[in-house]
Parts: sequence; structure tokens; C-alpha cells
Amino acid sequence: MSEVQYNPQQLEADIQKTWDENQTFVVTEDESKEKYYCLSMFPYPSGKLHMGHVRNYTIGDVISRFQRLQGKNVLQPMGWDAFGLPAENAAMQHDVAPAKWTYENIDYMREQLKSLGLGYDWTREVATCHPEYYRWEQWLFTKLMEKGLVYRKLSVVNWDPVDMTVLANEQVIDGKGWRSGAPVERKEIAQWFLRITDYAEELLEGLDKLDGWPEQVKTMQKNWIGKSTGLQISFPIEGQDGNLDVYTTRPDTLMGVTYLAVAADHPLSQKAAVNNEPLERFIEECSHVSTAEADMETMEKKGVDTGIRVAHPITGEIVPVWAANFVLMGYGTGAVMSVPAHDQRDYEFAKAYDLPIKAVIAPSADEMADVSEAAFTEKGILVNSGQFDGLKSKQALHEMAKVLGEKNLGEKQTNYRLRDWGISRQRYWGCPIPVIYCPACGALPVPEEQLPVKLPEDVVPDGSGSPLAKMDSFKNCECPQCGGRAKRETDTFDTFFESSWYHARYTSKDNSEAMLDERADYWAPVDQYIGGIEHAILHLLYARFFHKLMRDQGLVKSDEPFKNLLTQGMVLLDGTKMSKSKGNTVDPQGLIEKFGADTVRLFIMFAAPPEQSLEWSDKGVEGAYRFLNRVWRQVHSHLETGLVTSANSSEGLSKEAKAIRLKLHETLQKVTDDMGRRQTFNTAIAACMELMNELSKFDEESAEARGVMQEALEILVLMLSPMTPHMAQSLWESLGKTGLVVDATWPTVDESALVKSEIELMVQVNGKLRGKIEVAVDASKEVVLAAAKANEAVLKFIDGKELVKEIVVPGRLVNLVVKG
Ligand code: ANZ
Ligand code: ZN
Repeated sequence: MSEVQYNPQQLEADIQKTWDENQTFVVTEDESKEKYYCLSMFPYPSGKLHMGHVRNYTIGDVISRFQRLQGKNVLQPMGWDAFGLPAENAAMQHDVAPAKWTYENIDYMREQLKSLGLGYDWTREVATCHPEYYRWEQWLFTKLMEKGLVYRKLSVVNWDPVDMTVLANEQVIDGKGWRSGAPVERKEIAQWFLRITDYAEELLEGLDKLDGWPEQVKTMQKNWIGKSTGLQISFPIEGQDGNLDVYTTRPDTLMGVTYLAVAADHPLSQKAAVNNEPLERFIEECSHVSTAEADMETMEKKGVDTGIRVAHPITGEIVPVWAANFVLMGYGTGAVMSVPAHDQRDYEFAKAYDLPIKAVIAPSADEMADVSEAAFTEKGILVNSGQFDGLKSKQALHEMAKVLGEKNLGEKQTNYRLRDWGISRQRYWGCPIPVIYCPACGALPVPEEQLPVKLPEDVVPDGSGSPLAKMDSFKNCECPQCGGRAKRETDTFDTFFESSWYHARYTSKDNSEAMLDERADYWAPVDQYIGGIEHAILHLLYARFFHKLMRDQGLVKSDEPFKNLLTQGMVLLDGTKMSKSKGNTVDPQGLIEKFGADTVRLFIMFAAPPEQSLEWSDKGVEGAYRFLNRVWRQVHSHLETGLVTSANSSEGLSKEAKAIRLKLHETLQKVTDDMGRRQTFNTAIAACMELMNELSKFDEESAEARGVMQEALEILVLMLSPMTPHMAQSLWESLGKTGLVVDATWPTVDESALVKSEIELMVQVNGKLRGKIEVAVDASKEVVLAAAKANEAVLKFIDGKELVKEIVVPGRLVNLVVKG
């Protein structure tokens, strides 16, 4: 019999064809089976797959295939997050319409995904730039508008004064426009917002129920939502009616307030600027800096005295109000009571402008806070605080609330750091916001029967202004209410909009009458979601929010979209992240062509547990390839003497054959646990490799030995099949099995094979390890000792000496103590 060569290129193409023809991965809702929805974050169609994609999608595919072998009805869909800025940039560079560029990339990348052997139900494929997709988010938006969950307000954007266009944050480089190089200005324009803050509490509480999410991600979401409880305190303004309200989480420090600080764009500061030239200049200066909160922490603290004075709500003492660059207009009330002794920002500011620092919190009753170098920011005991002296910080919160409440100058308040979601983007390649502006009727949602508002696709943007705003045919329309002349909104949705609900649309992809149908409830929630940690905050928060919006619209019944979340680690090369910008990428396509997809998949799953970073190694890839060749040869050499039926019991087998069955079923037990509960595929593969080592040493001369080998190879092939599905399919057939390996059932552990008949014991002489013996599990002490003393290696150390003591620790060791 001539040897059958492992030829992955041919084999993989053939098997992929079989899957296609059999529609192997097309699923329907089947109530008789347990469902399993496995979802990998869909890619942006940038041109070609990178190794990060390959890792993400291989993990998802391995989990899907494993779950299918467990008998579940598995849905694994794929699609394209197709709107976004790179398409516009590419359009400008190559003079090609973003639509054409995107669709071509999708076609290319789809083939790449197929060549990796990923088991997707392609009948459910979505591309978010397709009107059949985005029409439903437009529809939902109009419903949210009717419900008052959407509003429009002025909001700041980065404005390029030369290109006359709004810039995305990533288009601002060192404060200048990326194309024009002109200093970027802040400009206020009207934009649409979704009231995600209405759901802040539910989004926060829901985290506690997500047992299948990494703690780290939940913490990041918690911090992003940023719930805090404190007091809103009013400081009566001198010489004017009214109060200046501040929000504080540390009312215990109230008696240490030495000034107040307001945001540059706080109404009070704006008003005071009218006859205060330095203040006017300061406000103008602040209008040029980014309001990104990250900058706020490190930025040099600057400010100007507004000239306004307020009275302390307890003492009546007069304190100045400064405008300061570290106060954000969008948080709390846009004003803070400054306590330099106990807040580091206030401290730095006070030092810079020579404002008084008054310590009012002591670490303990007999110790003073040291504020000579920095603020003392811990909680403690109130001092220098008159009637509040001696209170603990926590008690002070309630006490201050009571005292201020009586004066009508303060009340408890809960704040969230989370802001409403600004969804307007002044970009072309996005989903049109379905709103019509009528001079007489105002802003109106586009009526349902007019949806979708289609984005014209034959447009090549040139970087100046918004193409839609320049396009009369798009812009001019009729008012749906009065029939008069009206204009369309020309902004598009933030692309996070599309990725917030695609998980649900896959379930009802072909429904042209509704956003979702009852199939959404069959599949929801996603049982396993897999993607990068970079999406830990925004995407996951928006998707959770959207799921609740859809629930409240009666579209789904569940509260949360993703039951279990796996955040895969990065792919590194020489310790640094593999990325285009660093120029250290390895092209997956070349490797697939050289070694086949199975090798690439196996290496990726073997090199690291999924959540950890993976160090790329060409040697490792070659090692994976060699291993597959060994498995291949093992199966084919086993088959040289024809097919046999596989063993299913250890009874009456030779010692060696029993040992192989023991190893086989131990391995199966471990692999089942590693791939299921633990999700450590690397250790599962390592166990398969160990098993393979044992098999290669196993002499299969006898018929019964061949039966054991047959069983072992069948199980090995099944265990490897989620990682290396093509090779597994081919070997499965060679081993005489009919049907597809994906339709097989995960093997069950033969408990009786796990019962050890022999165990290994260490033999020590005078406490030093000298030999090993194998004895029957139930051997008596006498038999064990006889075997120990007869062992050749041990004999050398006891021969001719006086044996003074014999110790047997059952199941572990024998110690012989000798003299002379
Ligand atoms: C007085 C004080 C004393 C404060 C002290 C802190 C320490 P979180 O916990 O994030 O809610 N703050 C309030 N509004 C602000 C704004 N618009 N811009 C910048 N800072 C603002 O933060 C609440 C604290 O942040 C508040 O408590 C306030 O400073 C500040 F020893 O008030 B604190
Ligand atoms: Zn009208």
C-alpha cells in the first residue's frame, strides 16, 4: 500500500467544498435541541485579515464545533461592520467610492475566512452598510424619537477651518487637522443624543448578574458609568439673587472650602467675562483645548478670578469664585467647592494662585494631616470644623445633609459620570440619520413607509465638507407633516450604532418586514461572545443599552445580550503588538498557503490560553505542522493492515493495551474539561500531543491491540477536530467512519478504563530515591516489600547491609533503612 501524503492545500479545499454543498453550518431553530449561540466580533472590512482576526475567529470556531459535538444546535454567524472613516480615506487616496471599496474588501475577506475553514452560517451574513440592515436601526431611532429617548442639543466638535469640515478625534494630530495642518477649533453644532443615562442604573446593576464576564471588563464598565453619591450644595451669590450650586462627594470637607471653581463655559463665568478682560481671554483660550478627560488630569491647572463672591452656607464667610480649566461643564453642576487641603487638583491650583489652604480632616483623633507637600485625600475625623468637629467623614455626610437641608442649601444627590450618547457624525460613509427638518413643523422622524433613507453609494468624498450636505438630490425633500419644502439631516450615525444590535439581527436576517422576530428569542442571549479587550467599554456598553432599548420596544425578552464574554489576548511579535503601524505583521494568507489552515489554527490555539497574549513563533507553526504530519502518518500506518473495530473495554487486555486505554480516557476526560469548562485549549492540545506520543510507542501487533489503537485514533481525531477540522474529517473517513465529523457525538469517558490496576511506587534507601517499582493496586505490604527489595537499582544499596526498618506508605513509597 503506497503511503498517503498529508496534502493540506488539496484536502482543505475539498472539505470546504463538502461543507458548502451540504450546507453543514446552516442552522434553523430547533426546539428539541439545546441552542448555543457563539458570536465573534465582526470585522471592519479593511482589506484583508490580520492575525488578530485569525485568533478571534479561530477561538470562536473551536468553541462552536466543540459545542456542536456536545449535541447542541449551534449558531455561528459572521458579518461586516462596514461603515467607517477608513473607507472615506481610501476613497480619497485611490479615487474610488467608499461603497465599491468596502464591497470589494468584503468579497476578498469572506474568501479568506472560508479558507480558514470557519464554520459560519453564511446565509445569515450581514453588512451594516446594506440598506436592508440599516433601515432597521433607522426605524428604531424614529421609535425612540417618538418615545423621547432622543434629543438634539448643541455640542462641541473639532472644526477644521481650512477644509471647512468636522474632524473625528483621530483626525486631529497635535491639535492640527490631519489634511490641512490648520489649528483645529472647537465649534458648537446641533447634534443628536440618545438618553443612555436613563438606563445608567440598570446598566450598572446588570453587571452583577453577568457571571460569565471577566471581572476586569465589569470593573471598567462600572468605572465608566461612574456612579457617585454626594451632596449638591448651594452657595448664595453676593450682591445677586440666586445661588452657585456645586456637586461634591466629600461634604465632610465643607469647612475647608477656601474658594469655588467653575468651568470656563459655566454661565456665571461667561456673564462675568463681559467686563473682565483676563477672564474673557481665558475663556477664549480654553475653547481651543480638547475636553478629553484624560488631558484634564495631567494638564497644568490654570484659572482666573471671576470677581464673583459667594457666602459659605454654614459660616457665611465670603469666598472667591474662580474660573478654572480643570472643571468640566458637563459633569455635576459645572462648579466645585475647592478644598485645597484635601483635593490634589484644588491643592495645585491654590499653590499656583496663592489661595489659602485649610486642613479640616485629620487621619485620627490625635494626629494632624500633613498638607505641606500635597493634599491629604483620605477620609478621617473632622477638625477645625466648628459644630462638626470630631465626626467621622462618613457621619459628616449625613450631618451636613441635615444641617444644609434645614437651610434649604443642600440635598443628597446621585451622579453618573456616564454622559448621553452623542450619535451624530458629520461623515459621509455612515447610516443617514432619519430626520427631516421643516421650517414650519420642526425636526420630524422620517415616516416608516419612507424608510430606509438610502445613502447614495456612488460618491467619492474629497475631504472638504460633507458630501451629503452638498447633494441637493439627497438633501431636499418634502415635509411629512405639512407637505412643504423641507431638508434632510445630512449627518450619519456613529458607527457604534450598527455594531450595537447586529448580534440580534443575525437571528432574523432575512426578515424584510421587521427588525427582529421570534427567532431572536430562540437564540438570545449570545452564549459566548468573543472579541478584543479594546471593546470592553464602549461597544459592550452600547450593545447592552441597545438590547434594553429593543426589549422595551417589545423586540426581545431578555435583558442582556451576552451571557459569557471571552476577551482574547493580543498577538505579539518579539513582545510587541503585531500591527500594521508597527510594521511587524505576519500575513495569515501566506501561512495558510504554505502549511494549510489546520496548522495555523492549531498553532494559535496551542501557543497560549485564549485570554493571554500570544507570542508569534515561526518555529511553533512548524511544530504544529510536524505534529499534524505525525497524526496523519500514525492513522495511515495503522490502516495499512486494514480496518478493525475499535475496542470498548479494558477487560482481558494486555498490560500495555490497558495502559493505553487508561491514558486515552484520562486524556479524554482532561480535554473535555479543558475545552468546555476551562476554555484552556492549549492544555487540551498538549494532552492530545502526549497521548500521541504514547500511541507512537504502542506496538499494535495483535488484533486486540489494533482494536485499542483504532479506538484511540478515533477519539484523538474527534478531540482534535474543533482545532483541525479538515484533517479530522479526512482521517475520520479513513478510519472507516461515515458521515461528517461535525455531526459526530463527543465521546464519553469509559470510567472502567480509568481504574488503575497497577501503580508506581518510589523506593528509597535511607531516605534517598533509588528505584521505582510497579505493583498491583491492591498488593499486600509483603508483596510490595518483596518487589522493592528485588528491584535491581535498589539491590545495589542494600546488598550485604543490615536492614533495620521497612516503611511502606501505601500508594506512594517504600523506604528501607539500612546500617553498615
Ligand atoms: C469637594 C471635594 C473635596 C471633592 C475633596 C473631592 C475631594 P466623582 O467622585 O467622580 O463624582 N467635581 C464635581 N464636579 C466637577 C466638575 N464639573 N469638574 C471637575 N470636578 C468636579 O467626583 C466628584 C468630585 O469631583 C466632587 O467632590 C468635586 O470635588 C469634583 F477633598 O468636592 B469634590
Ligand atoms: Zn412641515
